[in-house]
Amino acid sequence: MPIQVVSADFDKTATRPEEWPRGATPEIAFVGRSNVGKSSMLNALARRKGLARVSSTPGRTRALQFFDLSYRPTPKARPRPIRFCDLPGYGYAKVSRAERDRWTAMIEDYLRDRDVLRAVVLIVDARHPPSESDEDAAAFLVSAGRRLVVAATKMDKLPKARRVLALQQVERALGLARGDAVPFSAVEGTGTDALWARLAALAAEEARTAEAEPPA
Ligand SMILES: Nc1nc2c(ncn2[C@@H]2O[C@H](COP(=O)(O)OP(=O)(O)O)[C@@H](O)[C@H]2O)c(=O)[nH]1
Ligand SMILES: [Mg+2]
Repeated sequence: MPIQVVSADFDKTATRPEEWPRGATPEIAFVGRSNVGKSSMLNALARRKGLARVSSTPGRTRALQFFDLSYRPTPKARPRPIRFCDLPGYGYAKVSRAERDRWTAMIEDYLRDRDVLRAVVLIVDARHPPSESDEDAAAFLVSAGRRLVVAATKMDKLPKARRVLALQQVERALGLARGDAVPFSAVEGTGTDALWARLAALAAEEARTAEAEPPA
């Protein structure tokens, strides 16, 4: 039974930790190279076409963007809140070194320090082997103790006969087990149910130990 999205709204943008939304809502972040299809994936998951801005010009998103959603895991369950965070794409060359360093610091601070963050979706392009920046992102997330979900998007651009092989190539390069990467296509609308199921399960899990510490 597919998860039912009850509501999906833009919350806010943030460039500094003081601006991150407060509260205990479990959060899922989406990372990937510029133009890989992050915003399209967010919109497909939210089942709202214009929620996150889809752009053919890479490197447009310069801040963290937060979205508040609620969903029913089963048709009769009470709606549960979840927050999505769309991170600026990495690997975009046409900005100054200084600006890129500032983005990197902003993203890494968030990925390391955000206490309500339950999992990170790393989005890769199914048509190509993961890039060095994809591999770096995966390694960083693992070293930060984050749960990682890899989604291979733009599957529609591959002939059906090559899709399984492409997925295995992604899994091998990122050190995942067979069947771990989620095949996705915002154009064909495939993969949203499988990805939602993974994200809902991760959102329902206990937070990292730092959050479980008793108040001082
Ligand atoms: N064929 C195809 N194109 C896609 C898919 N997802 C995104 N795109 C296109 O890729 C470009 C970048 O998409 P966007 O979601 O803005 O990427 P972002 O920069 O990672 O947020 C746009 O032209 C989208 O229409 C997909 O699943 N299949
Ligand atoms: Mg985007």
